[in-house]
Amino acid sequence: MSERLGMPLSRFILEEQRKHPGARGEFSIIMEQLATASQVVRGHVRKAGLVDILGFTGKLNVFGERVRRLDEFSNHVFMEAIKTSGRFCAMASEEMKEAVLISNGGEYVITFDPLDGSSNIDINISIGTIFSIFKRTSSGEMATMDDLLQPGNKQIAAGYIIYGSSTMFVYTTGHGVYGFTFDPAVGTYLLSHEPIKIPEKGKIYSVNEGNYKHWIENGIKKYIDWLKEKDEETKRPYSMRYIGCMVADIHRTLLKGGIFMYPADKKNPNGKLRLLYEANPMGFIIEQAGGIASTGRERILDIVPETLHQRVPVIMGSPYDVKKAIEFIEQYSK
Ligand code: P6P
Repeated sequence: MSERLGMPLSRFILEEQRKHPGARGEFSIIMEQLATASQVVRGHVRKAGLVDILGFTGKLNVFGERVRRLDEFSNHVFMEAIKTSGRFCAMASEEMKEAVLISNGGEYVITFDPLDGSSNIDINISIGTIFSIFKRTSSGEMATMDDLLQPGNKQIAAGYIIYGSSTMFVYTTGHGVYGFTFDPAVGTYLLSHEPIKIPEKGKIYSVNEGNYKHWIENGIKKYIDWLKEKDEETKRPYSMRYIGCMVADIHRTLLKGGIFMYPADKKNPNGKLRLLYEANPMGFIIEQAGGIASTGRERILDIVPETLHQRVPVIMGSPYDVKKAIEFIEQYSK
């Protein structure tokens, strides 16, 4: 049992910075701002059924999806926290068509999904926030799009907050994955999971099979059918769990093992999930926990983004399970 369990997030970040030479002193300010923003969102999420924050704004986002009030509120809260930190020269949100360049900003850029899985708000099921942080590569007064379109293997940090039965802040800076649980009595996040290591193999698969079974590429269909067969040695059939919120499905996969998939299908050749706001940060976390994050044909973190809202197929989780899925794709998908 680690003697650090129960350590406040702020102290943990300072300790970690001292352990890793060349650490960036301002990093603790960044994480503090993000943690504080998540506590503001948490407060509203927890009373969403009571205050007039449910429902839709009447607007559509860049994907043509209806924007909920809590989506817009969360986006505003995280944007303000990012600006207030004074450490970012650019930010891009899944909820905004264009990136925001910040004059006199700092040396970092951030991409984030302020409220992932927001369709679950009205039915009181877990939702989350996802963030991905890079060092800027440009040197001019203002950041450039290239600063935001870096491959995921250049991330210096990634994390998510899951607003569930408890609120957890999970992040990595490339030195393992650490989980903090919010303690309302203390009013901050306390270290509760250190470090998070994904099991080599799981017994759960997670995919929206109902909607997409007909269109999912053949290799994945064959893989799912294989998972349903009975076999003692490989502990099949697997159980299927799907929450419809990537943060929640990945959080379970991290802790229990198994595989999460949002594959390409005939209607969406690049799948649904966004590279910058979902696949890259979650892929960094999964890899840091010892898992694999692939499109089924390449490592997600090696993809050089072309546009802010680019989608990629996502297959991530325990090494045994992801390798098996890739075997089926290689054997059965064109
Ligand atoms: P579907 C939420 O909208 C999201 O972006 C991810 O969090 C989640 O994994 C996926 O979409 C759910 O999509 O098509 O199964 O409802």
